[in-house]
Amino acid sequence: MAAETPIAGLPQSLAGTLRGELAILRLARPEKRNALDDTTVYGIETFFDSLPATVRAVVLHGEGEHFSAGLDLTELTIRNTAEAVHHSRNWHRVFERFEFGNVPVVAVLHGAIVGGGLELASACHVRVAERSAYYALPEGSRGIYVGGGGSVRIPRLIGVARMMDMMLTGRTYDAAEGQSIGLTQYLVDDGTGLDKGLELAARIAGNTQLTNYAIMHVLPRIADSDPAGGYLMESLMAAIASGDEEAQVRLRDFLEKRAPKVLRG
Ligand code: 1HE
Repeated sequence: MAAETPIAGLPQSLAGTLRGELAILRLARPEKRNALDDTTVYGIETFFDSLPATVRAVVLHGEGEHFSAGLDLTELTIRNTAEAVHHSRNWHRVFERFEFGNVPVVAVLHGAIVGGGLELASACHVRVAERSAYYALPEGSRGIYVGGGGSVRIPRLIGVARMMDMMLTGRTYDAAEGQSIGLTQYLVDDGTGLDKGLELAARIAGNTQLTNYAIMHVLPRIADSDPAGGYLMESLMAAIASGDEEAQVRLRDFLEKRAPKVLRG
């Protein structure tokens, strides 16, 4: 296993390390259930800004019993309306920084994934849940509204009707339900999520950078566009990707029997 090097300059509520081509970001405020205060949110931005170009994928996870209790509610009581708009816009900027950043992010979820914690997870590219995971959007009962991009991203995963129900009635989904409705792509046993996340991140890191870029940046835009524009963008991206030198090497490797076949499971 590659040696771990700490990433400097992060707040106490975060711990970042480099491990070969991977970087790991841990929400490290378990005494407050990894509630996301301004310092932590800006720290997430610092983490992604400071990643060296050698990093190819990131794993995000949480320390303690829960992934994240969402927005640090103590901060809401001291904001006026204009400040609250800026606060939400900051979350948007920071989450888009990595959603449309340089490298894919795998989120490893366990315990409570609540409010802004679910918004953070939904901005990641792959989600792995441990069986202890459960999901809630308690904004409805707190008299507030999602502000970290949840209205845009969560319906894309589970549909508007399910998100409405979660917010209106306080419904929670457990890990198995979350998996079946599309909140997560992987469901694993408790205590094994980080290993699974690292395994997936290593696979992602083995792709060409251009393909990963296309998957992160082009695929979601095509999915949002009209079909005619989408087909055109897809053709352009396909041509750019297959013309890449690294792609040509990989294609030849397969044709000359040097690359692995696609096998079941
Ligand atoms: C917090 C927060 C928080 C815990 N902000 N301090 N999020 C919520 O509405 C979820 C609120 N939290 C909870 O429901 C529970 O804390 C949990 C189910 C997540 C965990 O329960 P438990 O029993 O393990 O912990 P606890 O005893 O409730 O909390 C431990 C401490 O963390 C305690 O502080 P202490 O000083 O009394 O020890 C809690 O006050 C503190 N804590 N959660 C601040 N969220 C961009 S908009 C997004 C909008 C939202 O995210 S709304 C959803 C907010």
